[in-house]
Amino acid sequence: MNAYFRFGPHIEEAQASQRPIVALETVVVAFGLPRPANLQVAYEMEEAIRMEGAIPATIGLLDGKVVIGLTSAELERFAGGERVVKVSRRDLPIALARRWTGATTVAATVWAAARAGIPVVATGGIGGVHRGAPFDVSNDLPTLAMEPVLVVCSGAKAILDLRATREWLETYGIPVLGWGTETLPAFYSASSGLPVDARVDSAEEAAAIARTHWALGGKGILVVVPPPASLTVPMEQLEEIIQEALREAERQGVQGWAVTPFLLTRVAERTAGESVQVNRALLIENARVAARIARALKQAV
Ligand code: PSU
Ligand code: MN
Repeated sequence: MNAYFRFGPHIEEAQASQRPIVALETVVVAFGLPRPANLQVAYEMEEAIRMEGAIPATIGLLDGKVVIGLTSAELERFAGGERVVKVSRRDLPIALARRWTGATTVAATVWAAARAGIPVVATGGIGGVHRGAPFDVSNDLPTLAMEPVLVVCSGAKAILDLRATREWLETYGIPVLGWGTETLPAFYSASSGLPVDARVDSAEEAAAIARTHWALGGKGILVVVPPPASLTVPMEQLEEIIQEALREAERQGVQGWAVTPFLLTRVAERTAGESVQVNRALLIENARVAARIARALKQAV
């Protein structure tokens, strides 16, 4: 490791004693959920991981360092109050050199986890190919193609072009494993109708495939978990809300890093916070599943 990394005391201890660790991102805390649910969910995810016998390593940038395993007091700094920037891979050198408080996207979190020797990351939905903008591809995708990390998520966010995102994963050799399902979840609902590469029904099965993938020189791998509670807003209505949000983003000239948070906020407003409830439930469930897989990966084969 180099001078740009700092490990929380609980992570140093976990690594010394070979405990399973699950890495968590901070963009979802700083930009993905409204206050005060954001901090509550962050703590609930950490708790879910501990309940499964693993150690949570929430990652973020503080004072010129990538912190692997924020303390509760540090995590609070990402949840409101101080200025936080969204940090994806290309932002890392800028945010570190300027000592910004930086929330890490899935991409930056996966990158950091790989360097820290943590093979499992949990999140809500990964970024992907944006609708109507095939050139706006989240760095989450190429980073998954480069780093040997397993990401547990509920697919890609429904505001994206799921079909194009699915194709992208295939092109770059990222296996998609369905957690008790044959189809890719659509974040707010159980299924997008798009197929996964294999269904797994246990953490051991997922771990066996991931281990094999890495032994063969493979990099990223996804385990997709259907959301435990789906939106009661009917799909057509959700689709309308998303399309309206997309038009609004265009009208207001929202671009680049701001697109995803803007769309998520609009969907939350138009579903009267219901999308936030689903997001919250799936984040916690994904953390739990990730902890079980991290544990299985630690077991001798
Ligand atoms: N999933 C959520 N909420 C979020 C995100 C994912 O439920 O806020 C964040 C993740 O950090 C992901 C990022 O990496 O959105 C993708 O942003 P972009 O499309 O700008 O790469
Ligand atoms: Mn983008």
